[in-house]
Amino acid sequence: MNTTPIIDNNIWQPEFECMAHSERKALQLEYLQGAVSRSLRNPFYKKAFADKGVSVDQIKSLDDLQRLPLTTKADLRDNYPLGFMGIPRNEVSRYQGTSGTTGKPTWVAYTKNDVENWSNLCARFLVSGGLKKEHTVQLSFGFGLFTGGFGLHFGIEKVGAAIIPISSGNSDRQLTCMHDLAPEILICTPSYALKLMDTIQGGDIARSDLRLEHAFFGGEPWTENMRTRIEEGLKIRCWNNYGLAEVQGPGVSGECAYRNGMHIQEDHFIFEVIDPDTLEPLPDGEQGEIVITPLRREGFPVIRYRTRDIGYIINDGVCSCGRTTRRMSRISGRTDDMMIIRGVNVFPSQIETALMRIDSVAPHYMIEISRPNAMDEITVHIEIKPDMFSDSMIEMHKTKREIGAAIHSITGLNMNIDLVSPNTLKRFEGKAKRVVDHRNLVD
Ligand code: DLL
Repeated sequence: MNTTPIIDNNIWQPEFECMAHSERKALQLEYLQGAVSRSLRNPFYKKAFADKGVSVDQIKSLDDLQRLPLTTKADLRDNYPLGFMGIPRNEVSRYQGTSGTTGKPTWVAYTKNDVENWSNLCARFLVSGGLKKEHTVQLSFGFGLFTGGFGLHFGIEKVGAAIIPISSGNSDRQLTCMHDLAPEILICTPSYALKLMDTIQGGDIARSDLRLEHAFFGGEPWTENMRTRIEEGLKIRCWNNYGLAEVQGPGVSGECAYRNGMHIQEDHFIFEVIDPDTLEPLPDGEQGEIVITPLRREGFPVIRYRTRDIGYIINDGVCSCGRTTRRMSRISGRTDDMMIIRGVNVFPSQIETALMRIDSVAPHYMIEISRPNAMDEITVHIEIKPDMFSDSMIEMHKTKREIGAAIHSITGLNMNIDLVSPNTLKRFEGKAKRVVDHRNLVD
């Protein structure tokens, strides 16, 4: 465990973040009973609870959570658009959404209390990762239905720092803004940070003319090796934060000054990890699908929501920052992003980890899967750093072999390696989509 703080250690709501375990457990139980009662306004849960033969008065300990039904994205879709709403329409203060792969969004509703809680939870991770009142923040998440923009906006406002709500896109304007208004802090997805890095490298504004020091990244999976690349490339330090619209949006967990995993806001969310196949609970430290029950949510009270995110819980006592909450690992992938290649399970993050170990590789890649002759084939298209790109076939062949071996050592698979010229692969303004699976088009 890291015991040296990287920045000043500050805590937004120590009365909740540092509370004794026993006290937090009692609070969780009280809130869980409330969450279950609210969920029962919804016909889906009424039926699901009846099917399981459970009623609210049987929730006597936190272990009773296991008796409650799980909720999936498919359940939300089947009850589209607002079957999971926990309140009458006139109590809704805000709607947000998340764009699904099927085209139809998932709508989520918030009451005034939900928005207030959400703002404080965003303030918690922002302060824990170094935001101070004196700072200016360039907020480059899309403002709109995506929870990143407005969620973070109100969190920053709580802390009292200055916000530049520039939203995402238009990298040249982002850089002009970064230069002229001199923010110390950037907030966006890690893949948009990569795009901004390119824009700085190819543009007229030098890095030395920017005040930028620090960033908060979230909204998509990224690896520790990618963090190193971005920190070196942008000459900043960056912090990871996690959340999803179905249980709130950003502010579910985030890293502190010690960066030992992301502190879970356990007075607002109960986390479980389950085996996605058997649905059996897994102990802390074991990797599986994260299941979240929001405890205070009024507008959209889901119970045991299956996030499809793969990670594990870190429970090694009190972190050096003083917070008593358990923490979560990085997300290593999503159950629906897992690629099954010739029977082997592979996550894009494993490929990213291998690629970022190799010095000549730029942090831009695409993964393409096909099935010629009934055999799965995977091709990784990789950009090489401009100063390392060579006309020498021998040099490039050597690099290909090195990359192939690094990927094989992590995944156990041989993949086709396609080295492409610098600045040729797609860049992303929001969440990256780096996997193209042609097999879906045929099957
Ligand atoms: O992405 C909420 C958010 C916005 C979190 C900004 C952090 C910062 P959704 O659009 O509902 O909400 O997407 C949620 O994004 O289930 C994960 O798969 C992924 N995700 C979010 N944060 C992280 C992260 C927002 N730090 C989905 N690491 C989640 C890995 C993340 N994946």
